[in-house]
Amino acid sequence: MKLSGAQIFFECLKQEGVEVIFGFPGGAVIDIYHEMPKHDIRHILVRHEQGAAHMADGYARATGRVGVCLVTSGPGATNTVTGIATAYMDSVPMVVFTGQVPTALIGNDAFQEVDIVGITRPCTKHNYLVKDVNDLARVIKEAFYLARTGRPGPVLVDLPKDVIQAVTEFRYPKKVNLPGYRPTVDPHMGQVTRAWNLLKSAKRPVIYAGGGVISAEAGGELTRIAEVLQAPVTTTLMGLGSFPAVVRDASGERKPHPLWLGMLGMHGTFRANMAVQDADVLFAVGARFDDRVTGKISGFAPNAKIIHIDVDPTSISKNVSVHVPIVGDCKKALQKLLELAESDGIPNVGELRMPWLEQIGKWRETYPLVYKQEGEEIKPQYVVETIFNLCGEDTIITTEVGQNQMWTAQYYHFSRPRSLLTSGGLGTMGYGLPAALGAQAAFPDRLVIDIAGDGSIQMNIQELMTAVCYNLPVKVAILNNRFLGMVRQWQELFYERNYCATCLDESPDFVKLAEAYGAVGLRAVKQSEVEPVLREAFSVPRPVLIDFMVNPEEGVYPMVPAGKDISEMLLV
Ligand SMILES: Cc1ncc(C[n+]2csc(CCOP(=O)(O)OP(=O)(O)O)c2C)c(N)n1
Repeated sequence: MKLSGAQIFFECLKQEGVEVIFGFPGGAVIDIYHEMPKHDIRHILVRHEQGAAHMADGYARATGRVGVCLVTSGPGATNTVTGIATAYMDSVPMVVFTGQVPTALIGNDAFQEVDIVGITRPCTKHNYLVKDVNDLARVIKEAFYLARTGRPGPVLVDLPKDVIQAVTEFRYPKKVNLPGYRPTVDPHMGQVTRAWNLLKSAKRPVIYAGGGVISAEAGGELTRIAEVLQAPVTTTLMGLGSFPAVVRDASGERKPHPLWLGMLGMHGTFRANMAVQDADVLFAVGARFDDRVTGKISGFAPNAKIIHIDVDPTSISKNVSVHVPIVGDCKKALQKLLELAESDGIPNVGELRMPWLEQIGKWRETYPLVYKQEGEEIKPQYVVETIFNLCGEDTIITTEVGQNQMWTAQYYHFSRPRSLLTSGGLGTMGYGLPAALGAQAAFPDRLVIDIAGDGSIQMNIQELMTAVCYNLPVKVAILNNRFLGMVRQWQELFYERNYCATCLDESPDFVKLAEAYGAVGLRAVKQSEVEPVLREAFSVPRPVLIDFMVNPEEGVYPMVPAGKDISEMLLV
């Protein structure tokens, strides 16, 4: 069957099971848009291409499937770069289609020409410029395969206009043929056995889980191994939800999981950081020893033998030397470990762990996560806590970047994988709202909330229009402290309170702005208004923005100053 490039594009997407594309048209992709109405695929027209990339990313993180976006050449393509880099840093499977000028004009400084393949080489897992329509189907097949296998990541496919218009015989390849690309999925049994022996004899083990556990769908295995070992668990920001922070008792009441330490690192809990520093075996699963986690590397887990499972061999011993490396899929490796645990077992594990878990209990009591409620002033932590208390496990939370993100990590107790979508690696302000829309497009019936800062929300606030247009009833909770709060906190602590360029007193009236977009705008100025306003927002089946006027002085604690050991926390 002879088809045009544009038709092939849709046939391939159909074969890959794509149900939604986030996009924005332009001259270079107009042929694809011309073809679109003939196909049964949902297209969400965004208001800015950065939004399209983050929406595809949010869709991918919430579902575990590949997110797809489509933009035009030149500025359309460059506008996606922050979204691509965000997905790359957090290993999110995504395929980004960009339009390109006709092949004959490439390199001629043609109108809206940009070398997007060159620009995105350092922030994509792989990228392609398709020069011949006969390659198109194969390239799309490979792009989806690369995005979702091994360490997942974004793949870009650049589509010159003449390639989209050209016609050829269509055949979708059944298999990919990429001889240089063979991710190791099955872990080496010898290494798994070494890991088990180390874990079995550990006196003070700590499990440190990252986003890799979530991408590998290995949350269940992680929880089981922690229970078998009776080992406390901490996670990175990206790993939140891979282990249940809270569990429900017989009466349905939520209680903290006894093995849960909270997040570790720069804004980790006192007990998580102290436990890691005192551990004799640190079991890292799908985590990459990011500097926000390790603090000063030479002082990180100084007494521990380190086991590290990762699907990406290049991340092993990259930042911290590892004693037992296990290259492979986290789920498979943990399954193998569980098999060993079942046949071998640890006698009297409860007794064995008693002193260690008691020590952790003491750390928990000495410095729990707390904040001081003063009068009717709204504390941002209180807003996050109230959102948590009103929401079930089904809720999806996204965040922006800054204090709002860290308070969410600390005070919202994630218990399911894929329930927190946040830009961990790149730290992208403006991520939360579009990511929420991507998740809401995937799950129309779930409650999706973006917990935002007044600075970050202004970076992609135009996507409120997309929310209204497509009736994606996301809720945006702005913790409005009239500052770029996290930068202000650094200025306060380390830069002599020189609050240069962080004051946001001149901001729009967010309630009116929401209304101007056709959304619902609400505001709370007193603590007693927080819960009623949230209940109202959750009861409205429309996009709602809530402006919480919070105390601007509030800081995120604990905090490990940059370059210090993670046990050297400021606890104020
Ligand atoms: C695109 C982008 N620009 C700048 C930064 C640096 N940065 C990190 S946190 C932050 C402040 C965020 O302020 P706001 O969104 O108001 O959130 P708050 O910290 O007050 O919760 C800034 C500017 C960033 N992370 N991303």
